[in-house]
Amino acid sequence: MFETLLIANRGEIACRVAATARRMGLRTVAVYSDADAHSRHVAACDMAVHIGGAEPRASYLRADAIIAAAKQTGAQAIHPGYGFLSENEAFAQACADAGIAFVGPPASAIAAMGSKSAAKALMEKAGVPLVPGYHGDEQDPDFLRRQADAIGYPVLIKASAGGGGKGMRIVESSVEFDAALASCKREAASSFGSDQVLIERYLLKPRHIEIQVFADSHGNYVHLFERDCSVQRRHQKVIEEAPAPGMTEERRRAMGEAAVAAARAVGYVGAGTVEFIAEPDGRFYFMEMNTRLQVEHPVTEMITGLDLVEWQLRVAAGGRLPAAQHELELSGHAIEARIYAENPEKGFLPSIGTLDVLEFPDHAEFALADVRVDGGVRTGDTITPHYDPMIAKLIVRGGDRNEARARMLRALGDIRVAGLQTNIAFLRRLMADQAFAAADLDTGLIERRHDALFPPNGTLPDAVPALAAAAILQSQGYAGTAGRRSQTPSDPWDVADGWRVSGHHARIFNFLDAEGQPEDIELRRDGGQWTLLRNGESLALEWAAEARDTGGERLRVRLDGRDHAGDVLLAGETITVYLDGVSHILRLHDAVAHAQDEGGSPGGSLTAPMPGKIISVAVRAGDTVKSGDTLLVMEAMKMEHTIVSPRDGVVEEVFYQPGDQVADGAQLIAIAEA
Ligand code: MV4
Repeated sequence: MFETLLIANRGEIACRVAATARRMGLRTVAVYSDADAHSRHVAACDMAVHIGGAEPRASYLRADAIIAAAKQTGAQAIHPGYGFLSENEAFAQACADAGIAFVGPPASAIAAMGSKSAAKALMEKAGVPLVPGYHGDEQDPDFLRRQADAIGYPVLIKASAGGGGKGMRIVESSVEFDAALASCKREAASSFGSDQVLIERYLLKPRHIEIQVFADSHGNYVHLFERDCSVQRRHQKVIEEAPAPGMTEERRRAMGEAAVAAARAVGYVGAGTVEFIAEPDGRFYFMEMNTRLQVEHPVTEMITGLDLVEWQLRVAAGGRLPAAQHELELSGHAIEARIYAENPEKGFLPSIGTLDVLEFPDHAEFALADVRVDGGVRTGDTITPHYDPMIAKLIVRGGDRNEARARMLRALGDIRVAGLQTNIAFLRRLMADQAFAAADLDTGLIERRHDALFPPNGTLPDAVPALAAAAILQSQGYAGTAGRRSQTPSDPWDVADGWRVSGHHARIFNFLDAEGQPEDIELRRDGGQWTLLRNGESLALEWAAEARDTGGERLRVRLDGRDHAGDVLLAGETITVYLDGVSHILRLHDAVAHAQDEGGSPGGSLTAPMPGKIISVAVRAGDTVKSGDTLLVMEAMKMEHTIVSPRDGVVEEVFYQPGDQVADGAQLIAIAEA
């Protein structure tokens, strides 16, 4: 076995690999970019080497710098993780040439699976089933149309060099074929540098089922059963599970044998995944092979009890596979959910910024347990636009699918995140969705179930603003239960502080919800009794609080005789309320900067409308500006946004420079009234 392993990656997968390497007694070397000097994966390793700038091209994609780091630290092996250089044939070869073990397949196997049409030709020879179609070199349009006519419509035209859904065209009939072909070829040429296409019968309601395979350098091959990754949105996996619901033993054996045949055909070594597309009746066809460890590998670990990274390291060190096919067993059911810093209601726009709070419930990290978390960030870390905005993976297992689903639903509800938007509420709706619960899975599930998964913004339950207001008052020393006096020596409600409104002690809270809609409530106290007024209704309110070790309050409120329990985190003007497994973000309106409003506040500030990058700044401190003048341009969601002055004034301060990343709501510029 190696003594020292370099991990050529970051985040969750780097931490995952480090956990196993440490358990096996290996020394670990992290590499890191400018953005990652203080990140968790660096702390998780014994040594760390800085390899360049925050942009992947300047660091994690630099084969030369990574190989130099391995030589400098005496590492005998490099684990590439996933993404970055993991499926880069030249990098695998460069490692081999430098006498360093690449923890992955030989460069030749990466190359063989790189071209979709060449891979399909190889698979056909190896007897692996393919979708009926044409994947040869003849590209004459009339010839291809006759192929499509013979296959039968609808057909799919795919770019041979493509992948991930780009460069695909569905064609419904022969008359549409020529135009679709021309358009697909144009896109393929500009996206992939080759306009070669293949034609396939278009499958309706397909499922994505993949087989985990493993091979050693002694010619042994096994499969570790299947994963169902059908729940995707725009070719991004959202939920993965193992085993695949409805899989029979015979079909599992047939798919496993086909996957092993695929691996054999390219002389595979190490961990790989053979992706199939399956029809509702169970017929399956080879799609592609991923020549790396995959994000969703933990569900396979959970049902087999094996550590796939340990297997990878043993195989890369020249060892034999730790088990033969007949020794492998599957038990229980595992589900993985990818937790992202993103906003599902805004088209899954990444949410960039600082994780003010990140807490998981009772869980094990990178280990077999009923609730497992594989994460790469901690409280206080930032999610930057340079890298994937995944916060963590939550993996659960149960005796069966329903037990796993219930455990996932509960574990998702226990997560505490503040500072960023996440997809957690969306994942909970998905877990509870009737089609998902019934395992009616296909790649169109999220679109098909859109209305259930994206419910219109209903009115907030009364308990949410009640919890928010109660937490604020609690933090200011007010007691929430009638008859009890607060700890403060004089009851603040007895002080003449301007809270007396029309004869009552009253306080108005102007909250804004996540959409910026006003959510106004009033709290009154009369004779030791609290009352909440909302939308013309008045409800009796009591609360009791207990402090949480990590800050914030766990509050119990009784509203109109009904009990609710929730956590409330106060961070500046942002209030995060967790109630019944759902988090709600409220902002205190009177503390929000209103510079973009007509007339604005007299001090004046301008805030970023969404996370992004500053492209250019048109003004300097001291400049006089007129209403409507361009102040700066920022880029967000791949579009440019011009920030203009809301009024006449003088620039007091510019807080960012071109190239800077800004968080949602960050103050960009301060403008004083002229
Ligand atoms: C297909 C298909 C239906 N019929 N091929 C999408 C990504 C690329 N790797 C292959 N893809 C598909 N190929 C035929 N003949 C439907 C898809 C597809 C899909 C496949 C797997 C997982 C998610 C998907 C989402 C949409 C479409």
